[in-house]
Amino acid sequence: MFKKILIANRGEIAVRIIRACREMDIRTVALYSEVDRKALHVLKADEAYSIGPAAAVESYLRIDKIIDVARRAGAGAIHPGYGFLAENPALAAACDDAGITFIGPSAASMELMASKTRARQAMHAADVPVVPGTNSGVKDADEASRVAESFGYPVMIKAAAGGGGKGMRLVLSPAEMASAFRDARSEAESAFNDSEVYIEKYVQNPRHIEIQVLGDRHGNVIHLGERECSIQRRHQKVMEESPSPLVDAAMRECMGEAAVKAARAARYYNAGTIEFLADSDRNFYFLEMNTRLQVEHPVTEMVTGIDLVKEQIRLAAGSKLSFRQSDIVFRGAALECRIYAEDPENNFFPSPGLIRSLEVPSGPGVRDDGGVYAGWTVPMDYDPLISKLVTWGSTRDEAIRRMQRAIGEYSVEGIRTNLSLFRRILAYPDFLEGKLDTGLIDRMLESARGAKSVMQTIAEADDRVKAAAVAAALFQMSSNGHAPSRDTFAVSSRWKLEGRRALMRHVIKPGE
Ligand code: MV4
Repeated sequence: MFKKILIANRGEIAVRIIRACREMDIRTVALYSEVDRKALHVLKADEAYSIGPAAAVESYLRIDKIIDVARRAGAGAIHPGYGFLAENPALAAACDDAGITFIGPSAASMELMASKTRARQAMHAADVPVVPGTNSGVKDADEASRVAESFGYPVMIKAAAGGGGKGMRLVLSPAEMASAFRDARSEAESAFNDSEVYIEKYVQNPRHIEIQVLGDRHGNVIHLGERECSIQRRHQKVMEESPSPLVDAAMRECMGEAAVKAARAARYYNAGTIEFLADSDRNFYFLEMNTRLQVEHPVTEMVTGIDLVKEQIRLAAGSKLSFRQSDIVFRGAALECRIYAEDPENNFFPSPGLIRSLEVPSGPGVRDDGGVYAGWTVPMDYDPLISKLVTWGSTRDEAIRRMQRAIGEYSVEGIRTNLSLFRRILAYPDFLEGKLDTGLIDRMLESARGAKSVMQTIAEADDRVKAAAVAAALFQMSSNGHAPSRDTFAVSSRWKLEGRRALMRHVIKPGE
């Protein structure tokens, strides 16, 4: 087993990996840019090295500097986390050259999946269902029109080097094809330095369901069930859950088998995820494979009891998978909310800055994978994810109630967060009934447009804001000479209790 692992990442995922290493008695090496000198992952690691300016291209994306630090520190392996270099085959190759283990798949598996057309060919050959479309690049608008005619409109033009929603165009009718094709091609060229595009039939109101897989270096592959990721905004996942309310045991087995076939076809090892689009008739189609640990991996950990990061480390060290498919048991339900430093009142624009106070929920069934602390300044240079709040329950309903309770306990002061969005989703009938699709958030935000009642504003506020509102009301009453009655103080809920406390603080220490 490795004695020391370098973590080529920052934020909550770096902290998550450090925690796994600590449980395995593995020393950890952190990297940090100039603005991350006092970041939580730096404080928690055994050693930390400065690697350059804030701009990721000059720090967290510098393969040469990362390999150099790994050598100097004597790290036997590098964990890339997600984002940054996690899916860059060049890091895996550089690790191989330096005699350092890359905690992830081979560079060849990553390259195969990076090309959506090559991936589609491989999946087609392996009998994995793919969205009807072309398995190679389409060279001009005429060919695109012929192809679209044969599958039927609407279709999507997608960048072969794309993924995650970048470089896509929806084409509803033949008249739109020529200009859509030109736009897609030039967008692909400027975004990915690769103008290859291909065509897929458009799946209406799709759901995004993905299957977690694990493979060892001896050819064994298993799956750990699905994650429902349909609650998204602008291709950014917001909430995930497992199991999916749409998937029953039979569909899980079917999708799981397809995912295992897909991973085998890519000679895949370590942790990976097969993304599927599912339609309303429960047909599902391979969309792409993510060759990394994903942000939302905790919901799978909660329902399977498997620590994915520890498994990744063991698998990278050459261990065989320690369980067979038949050993995997799915228990209960888990939800994840991605807590971002962003402003729901301002189109979810990033809202970095100083965290003045932070109260993180805990208690039964609650897990917070955080990357920040009170007093830390969230830098503007990176993804503004500050934490992932995860709940588990014996049923979906219990997981939801725990999430409602935990979100109420969450308090972040100094920066804006998207906590209010979760209060709304967690009260939205379609969500509660499990009627999820990729349009849910837009529908919800649209239906609530216009006048917002005082009651709604209060309902969306966190417990501390409610407490402050009660305190303000009571304070005003007392300064009007309307002393609060004993009844007012017959405290029945936490926010009233906090309100009384806040009031007392003001009474005892005016001007605070
Ligand atoms: C699609 C699609 C419908 N039909 N492909 C968006 C992200 C990228 N990974 C693929 N995406 C889509 N591909 C076909 N053939 C609809 C989407 C899509 C979507 C997919 C998953 C989650 C949210 C989405 C939001 C809009 C569009």
